[in-house]
Amino acid sequence: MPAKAKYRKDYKKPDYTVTDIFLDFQLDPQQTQVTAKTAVQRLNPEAQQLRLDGHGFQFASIEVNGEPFSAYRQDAESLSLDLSGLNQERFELEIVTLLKPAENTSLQGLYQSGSAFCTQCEAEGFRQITYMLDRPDVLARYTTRITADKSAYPYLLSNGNRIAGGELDNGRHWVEWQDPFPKPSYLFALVAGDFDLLQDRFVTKSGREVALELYVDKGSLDRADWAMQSLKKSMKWDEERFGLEYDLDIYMIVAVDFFNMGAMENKGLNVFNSKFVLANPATATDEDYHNVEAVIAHEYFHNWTGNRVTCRDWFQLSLKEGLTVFRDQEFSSDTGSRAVQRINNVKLLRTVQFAEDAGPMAHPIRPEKVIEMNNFYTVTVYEKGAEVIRMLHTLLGEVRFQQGMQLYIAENDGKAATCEDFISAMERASAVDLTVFRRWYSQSGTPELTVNDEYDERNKIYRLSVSQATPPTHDQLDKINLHIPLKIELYDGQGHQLDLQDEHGPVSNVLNILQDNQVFEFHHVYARPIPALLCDFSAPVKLDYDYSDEQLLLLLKHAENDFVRWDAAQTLLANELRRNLQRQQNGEEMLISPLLLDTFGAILEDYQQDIELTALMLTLPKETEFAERFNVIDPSGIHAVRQFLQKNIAEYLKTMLLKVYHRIDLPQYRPERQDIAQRSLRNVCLSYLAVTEFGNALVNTHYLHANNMTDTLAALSAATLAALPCRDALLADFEQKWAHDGLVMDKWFALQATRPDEDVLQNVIKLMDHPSFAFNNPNRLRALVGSFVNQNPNAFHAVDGSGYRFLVEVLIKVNSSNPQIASRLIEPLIRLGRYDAQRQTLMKRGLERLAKIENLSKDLFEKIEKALD
Ligand code: B3K
Ligand code: ZN
Repeated sequence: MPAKAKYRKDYKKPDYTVTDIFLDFQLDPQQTQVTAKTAVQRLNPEAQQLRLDGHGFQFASIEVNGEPFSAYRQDAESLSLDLSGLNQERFELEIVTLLKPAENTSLQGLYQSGSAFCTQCEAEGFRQITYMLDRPDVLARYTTRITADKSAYPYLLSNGNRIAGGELDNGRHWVEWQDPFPKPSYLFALVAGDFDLLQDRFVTKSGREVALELYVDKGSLDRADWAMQSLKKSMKWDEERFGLEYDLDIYMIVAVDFFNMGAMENKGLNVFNSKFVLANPATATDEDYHNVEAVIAHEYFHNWTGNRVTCRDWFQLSLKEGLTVFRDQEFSSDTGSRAVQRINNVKLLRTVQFAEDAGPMAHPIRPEKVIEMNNFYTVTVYEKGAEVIRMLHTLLGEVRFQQGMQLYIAENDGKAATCEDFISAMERASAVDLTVFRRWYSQSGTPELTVNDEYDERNKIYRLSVSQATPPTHDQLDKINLHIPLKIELYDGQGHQLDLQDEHGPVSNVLNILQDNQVFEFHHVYARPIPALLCDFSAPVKLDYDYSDEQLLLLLKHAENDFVRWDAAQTLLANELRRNLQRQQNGEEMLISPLLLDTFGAILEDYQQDIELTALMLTLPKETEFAERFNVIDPSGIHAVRQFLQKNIAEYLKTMLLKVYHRIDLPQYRPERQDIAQRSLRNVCLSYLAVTEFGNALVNTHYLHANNMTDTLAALSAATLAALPCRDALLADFEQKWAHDGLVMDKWFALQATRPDEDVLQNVIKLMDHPSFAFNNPNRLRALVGSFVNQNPNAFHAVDGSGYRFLVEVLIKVNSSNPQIASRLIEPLIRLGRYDAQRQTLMKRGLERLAKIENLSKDLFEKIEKALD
């Protein structure tokens, strides 16, 4: 497969654009006919060739200005029209294509989800519907007419406002939609099907009434309320915090069961993975509730950051995604717990994004080179992208940041913009020099900050020397210095925070790190202080400062910054893990330090001070979180040491854990902040107690008494991970209750895949024949296969290579049915550089086998090629 890369530097303005498009869909699962009438405008007077993107359909006919047209060349990916005979600045094209939605398992373009039709066009799915200038800088006004059988598809939806509709004699009906806002093709959407509908309304701050419509599978209406509440909350928040108001008369959300990712922000018609819509206490956990709210918010926020202002080309993806993730994180922080939100974001960044930077797919938040765009919807573009926006926010402060946002939107509304347009607006609005800061857009990798300090007793001066360096990455060997905001606090030996002053007076606690090495002096410091560094995780970097356990303890107890307190606990645990891994590798006995046990005891004792943070501090990092602290990962060692730590903490604290466990009592389920915090602490206690002598009885009772999915799953998970005697009965009970519901069964599949048992892989293979499993449903695949390869590193990285072989077999199948999902699943296999020689050889063998298969998709090709390079 000659997969050709595209480079950011090669961007050229289009020679032609489409100003208006009329789409007519005659829907049928086996043969859908699409007629696309486009008004084309020539932008470059010299241009004579019009190249349209398109593949995966049958091309029926083309007319130019109402006349049959034959001066074209067709290849596997495009149709090129020779327009040398047509010297017109504006003309009309009419193209007819034939599609087979029922056979489209790639879930891009027009496809069937269950019995409904839906579309997914981002990034380049529109070209699977018709020939089009399928690039985000071509913005057109869309009118869409949909015709389908009325009884099977009573609802026919598309972007914008419904302008007409009618019945036909043959049992079919039609609806016409018009979207007044010009948009790129990737924001086009169509949905047709039979649904249950939840309706509501929202009045915007300027008094406009917006109809809100939420479409769900028949019978799922009792799981739709939370999503609707979340939507209204998001609309209100965006008005209050960003001054941004909704612009159409209707906002629709449709939940579908077959979807490659979380959701899609199509103008006025969001299509969602049902996982991020449906929630009620019996089926959804606290985490699910949070995710539904956050994804609803994210897609809604795209209406301004993504839709009204879109991207010029796909290299600019972080322009909309990084910014929108930042906005949804702020929404969750303002409406829930800022500390919990921050800590969870940092966990994701440190485990998944740092790993991406350290692997073969390393790329800057604005990539330079892409083979398959869908491969770049990454944690780097999204989450690191959001961190870059957050750093800007830290440097500018809320007021200047919002002024920058207003300028950015005023200048770019209705346009396709670049990251540079954004940063330039921020710079001009704030008058802060962002010259060096811009490098975050072009440099990949995780910077490392090394901090040393000295205390000058005589002059009462405390000096922090900070140096920065970014190690080379797979895509980029040479690195330069960046602009890094380093937020600090200083504490005295009693845990009181000191005011920061230099020789002239008070100074900001955000240090601007711009050079390779910098020294900061603080005056009037009367005793050697303890520094809290990288407060709130003010930059996506690794920090190297040689904290003693005593210093960490002081921060853990006294720091005012919640992130710092949590991070101190993490570092203590990681140090403990590291020491024991060493002991284990030397054949020595593992030991746990009394200091750690006492510290955890004290945190638990004081839990009422801050229940949310206590729960987070006591949660033992996952094996994958621990793994990211090592250059070379020892999956089985980490597994063993983590179990040792869990067991020892549990044994030492069991009386107190039991006390807290029993003291927390929540009679009824409410997804509210205080309750979530209490449930989460109680369930952390349960996870430790599970490995003590109380485990089996306690977990069993917890399961039987649970009146919500959060508690049910906590019991099931504790039973599974601790391999308790009650486990099999509980798993069987759950299976029998929920076998009919794929979304709920995903929780069960995920648990099965993370069993610590020796035969876990055989079990996973067997479950692929389970009646609730469906190979072509991405949610099922992610739950079972995704959980095994990502969340069970000990089994996936088994030294006999069985985990790798299994993944390769699965990938060979998914490569042909759904390349995007295959490309997500392959991730843990391409990071071979992080493992020992034996595992590397086995992983490489798997990749080489994949490289040779016929019809290897561009998606997998791009990753395999880099991994084997
Ligand atoms: N913009 C979509 C993601 C599209 C992914 C294409 N492979 C959802 C989001 O980020 O909001
Ligand atoms: Zn997004």
